[in-house]
Amino acid sequence: MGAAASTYSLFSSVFDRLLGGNKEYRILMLGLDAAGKTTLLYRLKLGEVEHTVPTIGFNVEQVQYNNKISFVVWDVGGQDRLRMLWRHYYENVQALIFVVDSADIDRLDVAKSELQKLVAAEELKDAIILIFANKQDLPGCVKASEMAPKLNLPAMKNQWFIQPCVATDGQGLCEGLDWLSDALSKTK
Ligand SMILES: Nc1nc2c(ncn2[C@@H]2O[C@H](COP(=O)(O)OP(=O)(O)O)[C@@H](O)[C@H]2O)c(=O)[nH]1
Ligand SMILES: [Mg+2]
Repeated sequence: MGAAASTYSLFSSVFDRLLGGNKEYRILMLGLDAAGKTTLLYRLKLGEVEHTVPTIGFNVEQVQYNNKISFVVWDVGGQDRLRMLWRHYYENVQALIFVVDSADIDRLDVAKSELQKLVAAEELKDAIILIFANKQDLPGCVKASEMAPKLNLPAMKNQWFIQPCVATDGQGLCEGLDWLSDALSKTK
């Protein structure tokens, strides 16, 4: 079996426990630009990635798995004008995957405030949150254990989990997604 094939079965099996029953899952994957979201999305190989541009300056990538689980991805930060347009995508979202570039220490504060603004949205108040502390391969990166206070995670009311990872080679992705899938399977 080739590397691509084994990657496929690895991630799909993580999510397969969610496929029984009629429930559909909507997962947002957000983070600052260059955090590694697109890399991660392609790495999952759960389906064809579709691009849409609902409005100027706002690019959305989506993947559907088995018509039951959708991943919707865009860059946060920057123009507040766009924030109103995001709300359309908040509906019926059960989980948020927030991706952070652990080596981009200068923008950790921006990542923190973006995350805090997201969880303050009424529609996301019950969302389960997986934080990927990405780019753990880069020298000088912030370790996952040090990241939690820097992002103010302990103050969040949402159920959350932080997972160190390297999106480019897949390290840590399974562990994080397995936690998410397990937490989602326990939601009503
Ligand atoms: N060293 C390293 N580079 C990464 C990692 N993940 C993503 N990148 C690189 O970071 C850049 C931005 O990634 P991208 O997926 O486009 O970020 P996005 O803007 O969040 O979608 C690309 O050059 C990726 O190859 C990682 O874990 N380690
Ligand atoms: Mg991208």
